Amino acid sequence: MILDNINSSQDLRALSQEELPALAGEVRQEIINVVSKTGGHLASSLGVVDLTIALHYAFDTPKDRIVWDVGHQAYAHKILTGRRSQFPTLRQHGGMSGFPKREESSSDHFDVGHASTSISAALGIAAARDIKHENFRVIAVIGDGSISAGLAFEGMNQAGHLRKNLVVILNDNEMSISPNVGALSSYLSRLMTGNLYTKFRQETKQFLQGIPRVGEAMFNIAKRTEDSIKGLMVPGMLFEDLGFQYVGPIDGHNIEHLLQTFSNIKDFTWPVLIHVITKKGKGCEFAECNPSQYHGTPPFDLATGKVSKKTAVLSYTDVFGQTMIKLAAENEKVVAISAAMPEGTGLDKFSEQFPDRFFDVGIAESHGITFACGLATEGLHPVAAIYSTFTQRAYDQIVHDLCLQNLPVTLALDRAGLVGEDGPTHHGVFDIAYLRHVPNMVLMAPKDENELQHMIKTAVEHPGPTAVRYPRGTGYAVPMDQELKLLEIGKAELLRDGTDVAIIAIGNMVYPAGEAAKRLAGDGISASVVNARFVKPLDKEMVLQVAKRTGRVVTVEEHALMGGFGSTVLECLDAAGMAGVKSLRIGLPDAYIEHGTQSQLRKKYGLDTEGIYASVKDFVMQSRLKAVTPVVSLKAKDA
Ligand SMILES: Cc1ncc(C[n+]2csc(CCOP(=O)(O)OP(=O)(O)O)c2C)c(N)n1
Repeated sequence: MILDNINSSQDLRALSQEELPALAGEVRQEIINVVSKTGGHLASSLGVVDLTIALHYAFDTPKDRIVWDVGHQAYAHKILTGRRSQFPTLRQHGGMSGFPKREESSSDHFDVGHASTSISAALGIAAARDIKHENFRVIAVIGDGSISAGLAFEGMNQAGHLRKNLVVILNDNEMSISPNVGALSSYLSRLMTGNLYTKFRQETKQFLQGIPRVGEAMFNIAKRTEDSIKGLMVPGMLFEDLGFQYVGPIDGHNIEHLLQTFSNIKDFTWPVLIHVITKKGKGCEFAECNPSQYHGTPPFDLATGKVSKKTAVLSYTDVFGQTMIKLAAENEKVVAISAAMPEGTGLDKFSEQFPDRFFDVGIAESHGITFACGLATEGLHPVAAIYSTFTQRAYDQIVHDLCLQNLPVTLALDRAGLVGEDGPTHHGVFDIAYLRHVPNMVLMAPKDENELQHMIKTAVEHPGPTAVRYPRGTGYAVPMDQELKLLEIGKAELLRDGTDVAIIAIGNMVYPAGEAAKRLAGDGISASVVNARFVKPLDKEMVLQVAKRTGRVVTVEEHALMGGFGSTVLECLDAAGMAGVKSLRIGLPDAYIEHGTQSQLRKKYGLDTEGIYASVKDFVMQSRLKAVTPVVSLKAKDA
């Protein structure tokens, strides 16, 4: 295999150009083999194998910097830059990250996982290069989905102004996760067909000029007509107007063609955008036919692509999607918004049933929230279903547009908590902290999938901003109520009464906390268990009541401890003059959490039944000891 001799991009450049297509085939096979076992971003990575090889062959990498957007397509880049032997550990706990990571390789120049950062980052790198009088190329590779975001346009806007030596490769496969949406997407399609038109024009010219006598005259008439509409015909005018030289569109699977193009622009010292057309899933039949399904896939059968059977237990996402359909049927004010993830958020069926009440805003979370606010000012109730981690992008819109105007918009924060193999860029462990201090916000988290449907109903009926956070994965297969209920806002649920300690848990930590309490009972520790339901407004009455009864409070959350649910409870105790109550907060440390399965990470961070049990037991024992110690020392003093 050619690949056996490639341990760096320098090795790749030692190959002859003729060997490159065969190398591409080997890299594709390697990606398919490994991802069939580990799961991962298959279709996007397969789509850019030829492009990746051409980039490393044409440019002097890693001195020349390739900056990947999102980074989910960088598997070929990883394999070709000395990480082939680690590639089978892709996305495994302790193994290779699914995304570029500077600490993983000197060929990775910017950590990434969220979309649309590459142009800004690459421009920053280029500006630093110039300040330091260094000499290297910077190449941002961005997809047609990701380039539609405001952030990417902000980057292009400044790049065009600064006129920095910067290459942007627009990897256009007409797909985001689902088919790409929006006016820019239509524009790019027109560029592609425009190129065909150009080809057609050239052929027509040859044909007309070939006709004796009249041909030349006919050609001149045709040319005059064409010149009069020339302004409309300049390909890539949008990018040209932003200060980029537009090159393309070119076939992103033709390595020779790619190399020729890269060689043509090598001496350009201004911003260039190369429009490359690729096919998502290229070289793998089932991924080509169904690129959305194989965008991010669990392990699959190599021959058929079949994923092992999905469990029959409903996921939180399924329940959310079904509930939205029910709610929309009974309440015509309900509309739904997704930011390029209708399937991921469970809104795909809603979009089919209520096409006029569904909006896919593209990868534009901040716009999506302000757009929702506009809808709400006219009396509708938008539900914006965006993963917890991507809602981070919309913080100012939540503060300034949503909560300040106290508008009836619901944030459905899917994938809240530890998301697993995608790792630190994707864990949704900051939302309580970034939402709970914003005035007017009602923030809740269900203990199970049945409670989720009632919370969505409650949120949609509430006349102000609401957010519901729920985890990735399946629920507990609990019976589902047929009728949707309104929950009392700010009311917690006492699940178990006890006298030694009160465990107040939020969201998916309620069940493990309940299990832990059962085990503690076996050790003679009597624990109350509270399903908090609401982070805000917190059920202060309940908190104070259980705190008074037990004198010991433990909070449990799958969220960063700093500014999280436990902090809310401590603030409540403090405000009531009960800061002296013994307390323990169980949650995530002030650190980015690595990748791994959800269960591995919960175990490591003490967020499973075993971990909660051990922490609470230790806490109660320690505090009992401390309670005993002063008595002992007093006695000693008396003596
Ligand atoms: C801010 C943000 N929103 C949403 C996502 C989820 N996401 C990951 S890849 C992707 C589609 C990217 O499409 P494109 O840039 O065209 O790349 P392709 O996968 O088609 O190669 C989306 C929406 C994300 N990573 N970051």
